Amino acid sequence: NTRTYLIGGNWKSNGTIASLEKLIGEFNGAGPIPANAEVVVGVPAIHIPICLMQLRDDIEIAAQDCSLTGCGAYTGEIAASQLKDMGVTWVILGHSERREGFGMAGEDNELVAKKTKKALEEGLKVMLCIGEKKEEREAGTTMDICAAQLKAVADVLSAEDWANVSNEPVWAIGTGLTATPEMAQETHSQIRQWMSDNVSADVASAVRIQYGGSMKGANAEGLLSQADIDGGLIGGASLTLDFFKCIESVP
Ligand code: 3PY
Repeated sequence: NTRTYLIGGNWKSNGTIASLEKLIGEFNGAGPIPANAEVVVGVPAIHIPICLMQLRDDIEIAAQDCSLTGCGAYTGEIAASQLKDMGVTWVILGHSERREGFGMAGEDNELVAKKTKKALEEGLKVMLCIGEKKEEREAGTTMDICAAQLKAVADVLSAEDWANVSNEPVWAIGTGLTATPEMAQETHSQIRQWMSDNVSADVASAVRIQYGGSMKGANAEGLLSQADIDGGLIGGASLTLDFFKCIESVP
């Protein structure tokens, strides 16, 4: 396909200054990034300035969340405008771990949608994560879940504003289980069809749909060769040089 591949890393809440500097050194010394790929890593907020200063310029930096609001009396929050001001160009929103909440109140579809709108308004690029849980896949409701997550966003965005979408089946995150390339392709083509029916044909053909869920060097090639898989959002493997194997697997 002719869309520029989008390879994202998601470092989650990992790393110390020492491990970060080691990883930055490895990435800076790794090979070139293909011309048809855009690469971005989602780093812990506290490590953003170090990454902006030290990581190679052809890897952009993403935050892993942003606030629903602008600056103000919102203790603990980081506003999209502050990320932009710092030089961050991307944000990951709606990751299943944030939707789940790990013991805290999780983020529902409407909250994720409002954050997406806010981030886009502030000029950040967004990787919007969607995806079904294991029980939902088994019940055959994968596309209903993805559609509800997308619809909340479609309801608040104008068509020209679309985000990049990362399809991340929850059962494939942190479990080592990966969707087969065929399973992932099937869902990706349904997501693109949904975008065509509910947003516009132009957005559907332009939107990049990443696959997330235990993508790594060993399975990236099979996934990225599918017609509707336009990249990846890579968890654990993005904390090692295996991330570059994924980048090198871009067709
Ligand atoms: C994973 O692969 O574990 C992810 O959560 C990607 O975002």
